[in-house]
Amino acid sequence: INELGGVAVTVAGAGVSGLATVRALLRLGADVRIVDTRQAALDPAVALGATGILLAGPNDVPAAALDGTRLVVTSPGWRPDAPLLVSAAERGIPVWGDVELAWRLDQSGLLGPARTWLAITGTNGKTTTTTMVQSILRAAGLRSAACGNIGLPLLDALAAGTDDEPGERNDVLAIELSSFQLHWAPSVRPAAGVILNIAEDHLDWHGGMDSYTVAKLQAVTGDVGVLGLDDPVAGQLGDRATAGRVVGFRLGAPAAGELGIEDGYLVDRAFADDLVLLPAAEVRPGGRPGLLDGLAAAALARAIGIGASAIAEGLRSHETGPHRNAIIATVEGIRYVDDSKATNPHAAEASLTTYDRVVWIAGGLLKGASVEDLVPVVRERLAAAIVMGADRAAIIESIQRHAPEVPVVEVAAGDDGVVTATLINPGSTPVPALELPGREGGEAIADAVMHQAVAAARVFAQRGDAIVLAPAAASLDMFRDYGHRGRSFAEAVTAGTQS
Ligand code: UMA
Repeated sequence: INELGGVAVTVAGAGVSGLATVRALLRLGADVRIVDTRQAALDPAVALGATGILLAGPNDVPAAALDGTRLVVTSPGWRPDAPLLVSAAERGIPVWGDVELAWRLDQSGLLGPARTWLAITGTNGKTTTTTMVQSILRAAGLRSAACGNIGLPLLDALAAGTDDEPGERNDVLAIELSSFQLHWAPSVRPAAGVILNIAEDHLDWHGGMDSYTVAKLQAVTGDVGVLGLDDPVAGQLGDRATAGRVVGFRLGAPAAGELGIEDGYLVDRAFADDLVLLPAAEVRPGGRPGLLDGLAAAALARAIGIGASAIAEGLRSHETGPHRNAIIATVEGIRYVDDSKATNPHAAEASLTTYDRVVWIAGGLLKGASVEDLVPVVRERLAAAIVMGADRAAIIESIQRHAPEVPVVEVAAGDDGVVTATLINPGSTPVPALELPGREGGEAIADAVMHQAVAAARVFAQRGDAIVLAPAAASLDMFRDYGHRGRSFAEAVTAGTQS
């Protein structure tokens, strides 16, 4: 880290984390090259002062990308078997992820005293747990940030408040870490880290369940490791977690060394003999997943000595942002998810990939973006796509090209103001008949379109599925803003499920 001045470093990927990496490396005086398969992604990195190298394709390893390079920093989305990364390893060039770079930078003292790292990983619930931890840290009066996979790159959270960057310094970091990020971060030793649960996910990237689990175990290599005991996989990792101290949490009454729920209260018997934290009914969001995430967040907070009152206050006042991947109702085993905030394809990916099988409600104003990259990523999860809004034709076209087996329903108002839902590509897959009567739009065409979209989605959803409003597009063609769009969705859900 101290010797990167004037040294050639290659950054793989010019997405969110790649750009943060470029900024960090340039601050260290490195000679930064950045590679990506998309010129549009490279342009901002070049504007920052990096040398952009366009890859002809994912298998391309141009000499200019690696010759003379002393370090490669990869973005998390790059698979370990990407030829560029394999080639770097063969040449003996170290490959770090942005999280590894962040750890070493933080430990180096170059940015002042090291921050306290709280790491959150798991297959599900990472983001909620991370925002819960952040809520607790705020309640405790600590200067902190929620960062990592949640969206704010860890390197940016580290830089805040340093000489080069505006904002306030963060003393504690609530870091959501994906298995991808952990895989590339072998040195990281968080003050406390949790593995919430482990289910099959990202196995193509990792090559198998065990290497996925190994990646997750990196979260529990620091001072305190926390495991979700109710999870059949994470709960069995006690012997493999190398943290100085390993504790667990469960929904039931906690034994010594655990947090859990007893007589309706969250109780800590890991970091205290018997410390009552708050009534379970006050944890936001509630329900089984919310309580598990709340227990995990409480465990991390207790691990760094935060008291019961800040934990209670943090969990009570915690809010998942409205219209951000929020389950607004579960009816007949079908979850209705409002991710109206997903106003671009990248944002939509997060909510669509939260659920195994999804009926996707999409559409609006694409603002020059396209769902070309998104559709292949979510294809296998899509039970159907319901598409509306100004740029619906482009979205429908992408789905037909990349996922021809997925039924697509177009929802639109005709010149007569009647909103209809039309099944446009039944393809070869047998699909339910779509027999919805047209709906008078009148003055509230937007609401009528949304009602019709939700009604159409219900036709394709089965118990266990999620109906996800993740438009991947802006709302302004039909709605005042994404909040209005989300409320319209909620109204349509309520109206449809009460009748
Ligand atoms: N690229 C190539 N060649 C490749 C692969 C990618 O050129 O073989 C390029 C793409 O053209 C693109 C860039 O690399 O320009 C994308 O990099 P990336 O996929 O690593 O994504 P970032 O934009 O850097 O965002 C990443 C996380 N994305 C992934 O891990 C896939 C974001 O998590 C995270 O918020 C961000 O860093 C900041 O830390 C998103 C995610 O979907 C939300 N995470 C997965 C999940 O939660 O399931 C793991």
